[in-house]
Amino acid sequence: SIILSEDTLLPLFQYCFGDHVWLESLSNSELNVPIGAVVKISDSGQILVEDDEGKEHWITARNISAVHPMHPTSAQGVEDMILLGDLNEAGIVHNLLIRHQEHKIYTYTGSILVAVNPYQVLPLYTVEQIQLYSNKRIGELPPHVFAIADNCYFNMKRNKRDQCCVISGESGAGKTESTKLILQFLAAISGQHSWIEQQILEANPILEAFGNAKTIRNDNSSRFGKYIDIHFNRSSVIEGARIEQFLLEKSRVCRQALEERNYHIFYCMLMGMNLEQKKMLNLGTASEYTYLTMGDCTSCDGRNDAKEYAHVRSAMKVLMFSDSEHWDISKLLAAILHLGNVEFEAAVYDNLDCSDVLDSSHFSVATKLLEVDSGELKNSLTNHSIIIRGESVSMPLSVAQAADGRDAFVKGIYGHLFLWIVNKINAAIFSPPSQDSKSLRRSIGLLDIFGFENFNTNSFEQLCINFANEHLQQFFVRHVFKLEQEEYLAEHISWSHIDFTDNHQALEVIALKPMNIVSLIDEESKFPKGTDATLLNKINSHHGKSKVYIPPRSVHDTKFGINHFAGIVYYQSKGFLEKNRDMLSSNIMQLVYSSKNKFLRQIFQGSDTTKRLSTLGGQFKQSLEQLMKILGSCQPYFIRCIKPNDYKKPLLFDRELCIRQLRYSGMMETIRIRKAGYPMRYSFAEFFERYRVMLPMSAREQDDARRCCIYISEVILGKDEDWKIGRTKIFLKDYHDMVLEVQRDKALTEKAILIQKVLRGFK
Ligand code: AD9
Ligand code: MG
Repeated sequence: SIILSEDTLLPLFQYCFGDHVWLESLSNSELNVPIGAVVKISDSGQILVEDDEGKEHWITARNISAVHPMHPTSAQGVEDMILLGDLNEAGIVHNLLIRHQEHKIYTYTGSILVAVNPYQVLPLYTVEQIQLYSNKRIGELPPHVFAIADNCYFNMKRNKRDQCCVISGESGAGKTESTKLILQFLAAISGQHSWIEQQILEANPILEAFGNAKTIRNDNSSRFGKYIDIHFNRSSVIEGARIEQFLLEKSRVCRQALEERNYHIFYCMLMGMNLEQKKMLNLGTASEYTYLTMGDCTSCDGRNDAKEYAHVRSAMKVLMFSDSEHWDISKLLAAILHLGNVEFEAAVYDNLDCSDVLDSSHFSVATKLLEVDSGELKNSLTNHSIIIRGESVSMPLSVAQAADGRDAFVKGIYGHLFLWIVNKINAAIFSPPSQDSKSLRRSIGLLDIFGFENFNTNSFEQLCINFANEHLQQFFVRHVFKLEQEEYLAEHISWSHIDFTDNHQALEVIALKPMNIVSLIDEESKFPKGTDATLLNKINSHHGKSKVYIPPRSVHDTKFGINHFAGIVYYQSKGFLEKNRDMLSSNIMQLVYSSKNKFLRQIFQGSDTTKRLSTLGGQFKQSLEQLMKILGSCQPYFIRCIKPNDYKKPLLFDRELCIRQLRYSGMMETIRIRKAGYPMRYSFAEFFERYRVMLPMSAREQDDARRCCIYISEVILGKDEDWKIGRTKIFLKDYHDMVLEVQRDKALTEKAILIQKVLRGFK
């Protein structure tokens, strides 16, 4: 090898001060994605570059080969990543990084929006911004979540089709905030500032109070999934909405990890309720309750629980919760807190490990609030009854079992309460379409579902959550890659296939194939002798050979792995069956039915878990499949939220973290296909109908729609532009759509002026 001295190095170095370059990874990071850098030449004649993260590197003879030129598009940054010259991971992440530093948090990939969480309030969402973005085509203004919302609305009207926005990303990436912004935009532009819009907007604070909590990843983490379907009447004015919820994390009511909290509502209630009411419920401060202190954290920086409580109270009024319903809810929340402080002591009767309830004010208050007989409450907490040969036999519970049973009861109460609240909200905002307006009603659906999860210990809940994410990823893959390429083939558009990572196999193993994991869990849950161990054996024997499945390491290991699209996750199989069965003991159910608290009985109504056929997993699978069907019938939009760092900090962009998210969401392949493909397409008739106004008068009544389409495209878009004529449809780039719409608006305006002139002439 040639050894270069510093004197000979400089002439070899072809870059000047201020040039942008790529620097191949100099450290041994596993990611190995080149980083952007700017050349600085120091006084002594040595070369220094500063990389995107602010680190300086000396360029020497040894590492000069690690420096490569950067395409000007990457150096400046682009609003739409399909325009990037460096169409690779380095280019994408660099583009997001330099935009993020300038508070440009939104970037397109064709019509897909990438949103990087700014972790600070930006002046992007004002009334002026809403007005600015309303009725504009994508690409006319800088990328924005409002532009996506506006496009949804516009396409709903233009194509007379239902639309949906699938918002994805990991915990804390900004899904819920994006959802709220879209909702706010739609309410502002399509509405008449009416009561119904206010109701739809005010549903959020209630849902968040009961379904969101502080976690280590997000101070306002949604612990349930939701799909909000907004309904529009024939004049495209909001006339109602419906909220579908998925799988609330019930375990949080009883247990929280370190530095995490229980659901916001508990802390809000304790901070915000007036003294008189608190006295009636015997409530103190958060630190007094076991259920609120497991995470050793009762307050949350940046949240004002008292103020939130007032907000929830007023939102409940807007959504027609009566004062007595609010009081009923408060009583149950208080009962939960008191139950959590009930303690048990060990006892031995007939050589059996038994337990007794320790008498305390908490126990008697809980009894009072639940309006049950205290003897019966004691009995159902410390005994378990099973039916043997048609007769109920009572078995005593140990201290630990009694505590578990109490927690199960509490989770049952909270879970049912949450469902009741969602139903109550829907009763206020949902109006079924009348028979004759049914076909004229259109909707825009917003999906804000829990992101992919991979913790140190993952259980049944994580399996369900990751299963949902596999479904969504498959929906994305199908829409962006599969259907797209199939259509090019069918339409005889010349096309070279683009490879993509298909997660279909993972989805098959989890939920589609016969004997899939979810159905095995279900089957084993219904089988009286089934245990977590027998379940694991069955999963092993059916999927042991699958590439997607990773069997336990030994016979003693109870963890199995699944190779998800977003990475391998190991699941602890212990507790799977019980979580899936999701049943309360029959004594507890008896207790509920015997309660004088009408509200308690009401929320449990129709959910006799002992008679219920479906398990938690089964129900979840069913509701997901239904959701996928709905999404499949809509024109979809995708918003990919990116979390730039793990510290909730503004202006901090952790490249590795972002690269990982971009990788597993399939952004790379998406950009390639969007660049090569034609995302906009119309049948000849549709196209002709919409754009014929741009034809000269004589050509407007032509009956050959295909020829007219070609004519319009040649004139408006240009002959050499990259649009394609298929067998039945015309295929366009995203930006062609904008050009056409702008020209159409112009033509319509000209026509209107002309008509006015003519009319004036007549006068
Ligand atoms: V989770 O899966 O529910 O745990 P999300 O929903 O993806 O998660 P969320 O929308 O709650 O995350 O955003 C987390 C926090 O980031 C918010 O509470 C805000 O503090 C912050 N955030 C997100 N988006 C924006 C934004 N557009 N502007 C300002 C934002 N702050
Ligand atoms: Mg959320």
